[in-house]
Amino acid sequence: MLTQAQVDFFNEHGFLRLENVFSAQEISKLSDDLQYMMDTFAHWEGGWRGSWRKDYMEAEEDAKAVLVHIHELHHYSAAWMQAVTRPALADAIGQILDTDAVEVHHSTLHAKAPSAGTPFPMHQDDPFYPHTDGRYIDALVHVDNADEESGCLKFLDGSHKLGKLQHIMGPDIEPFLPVEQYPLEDSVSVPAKAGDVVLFHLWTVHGSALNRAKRWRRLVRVGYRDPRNIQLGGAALGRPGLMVKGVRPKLEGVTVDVYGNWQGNLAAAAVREG
Ligand SMILES: O=C(O)CCC(=O)C(=O)O
Repeated sequence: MLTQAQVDFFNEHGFLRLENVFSAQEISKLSDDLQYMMDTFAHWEGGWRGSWRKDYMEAEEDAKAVLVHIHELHHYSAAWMQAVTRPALADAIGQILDTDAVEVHHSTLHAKAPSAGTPFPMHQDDPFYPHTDGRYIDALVHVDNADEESGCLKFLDGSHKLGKLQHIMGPDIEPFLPVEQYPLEDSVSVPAKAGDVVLFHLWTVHGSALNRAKRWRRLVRVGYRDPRNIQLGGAALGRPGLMVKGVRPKLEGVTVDVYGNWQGNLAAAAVREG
């Protein structure tokens, strides 16, 4: 259970660090499985694209920058399945969202390589997986210690209260906010230890700097939502997620076929639920 002070902190600032959610032993197993996934299935690339990169890195740093990523870790590892469905985490999220029902939407690895781990521009997560409203929390499971040197998360304090913002979008770039209007320096650093989980709202503006440390900075983002908050586009659209708290509410006009696929007009349901 979170304290009322923790819930109030999240509602005021749009982020919250939970310490020691996973024990050292659990993190050791999650780390081993992560290494296996990184070596076997993950994508090793240069990081998110866009004109912001020249403001965040020198040309030589940009040329070397590495991001290792993979979606849905819980499809590859039982330890990760147990991590993303951890009841205490689901309860904490249900408490903040003030809901009896919580669904996992996705999980994704962001591993920044030693000395060259790519930065992330300031952005909200909503443009990557737009939802009807704000009943959605991302949880960052820290597998390594993350600090200023290794590129910890940075949040624009209270920015979730701004609602959905217009991002710079394009066919060959990931959405980001204008660098002059949203400088990384204006944000609050949230260093965290391996085993900590940092929660943030779908609309909280955030980013992170280059990993300049000689060690990995690996974290896994798990998206949790109230199933009544219907997705409008983007990653994992139309795919029912795992229920980690309560039961799936029946949405008018949305049915499930005999094979478990959703049928019906989700957009219309979004309008009704909204
Ligand atoms: O891993 C990072 O440093 C940034 C993560 C991020 O921006 C996100 O998960 O949306």
